[in-house]
Amino acid sequence: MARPASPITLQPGDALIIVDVQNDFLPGGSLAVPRGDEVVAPLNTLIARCTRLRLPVIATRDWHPQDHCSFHARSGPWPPHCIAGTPGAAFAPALALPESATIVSKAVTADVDAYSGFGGTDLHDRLQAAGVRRLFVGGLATDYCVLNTVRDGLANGYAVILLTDAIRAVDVTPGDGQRAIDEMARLGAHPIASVDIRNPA
Ligand code: VGL
Ligand code: ZN
Repeated sequence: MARPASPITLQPGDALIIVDVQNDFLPGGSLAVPRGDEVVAPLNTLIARCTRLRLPVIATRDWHPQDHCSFHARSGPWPPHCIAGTPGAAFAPALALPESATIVSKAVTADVDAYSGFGGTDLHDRLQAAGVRRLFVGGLATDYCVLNTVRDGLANGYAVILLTDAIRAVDVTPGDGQRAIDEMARLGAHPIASVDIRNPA
């Protein structure tokens, strides 16, 4: 049987980072990511595996005020989305987040945007406190919040595994998602399909 040359095995010091799997980013939402709903099944499988191994599961969420600077009304690039407390900002109902999951809200003030889960949050402190050294990152969207979260994770000294089957791109310009994947790999992230990740022996 062929197997990956360098298998990735879940181990202590690993954490799963689920980026912005929120209703507004799913089909039917105000800033729908094409096929964004397809990240939920592979993420649920990994959530279950990490929970069994007692590895931290962290979910970031875009959590904007009504008058956020990224919205068209303020000459920003996006339609209104993920307004704090609204159904659109809620996690996808099918996402099986455990009770123990840590939720990190970002871009919560009107005049600052943050595509990265590390931007203006305590994510790094929380990961350090939990002894995390390696991040498994999936979610939405590949070309915005996943890209920037992975970039900051690497800059903060974490090893980063990019879950290629658990990300989807906005693709404002066709190819943006693939370019983001290439950029993350160039920066040192390891792209891998979640099915190729092993459990400890
Ligand atoms: C995102 C656009 C605007 C994301 C957030 O989560 O990737 N994209 N706000
Ligand atoms: Zn946003």
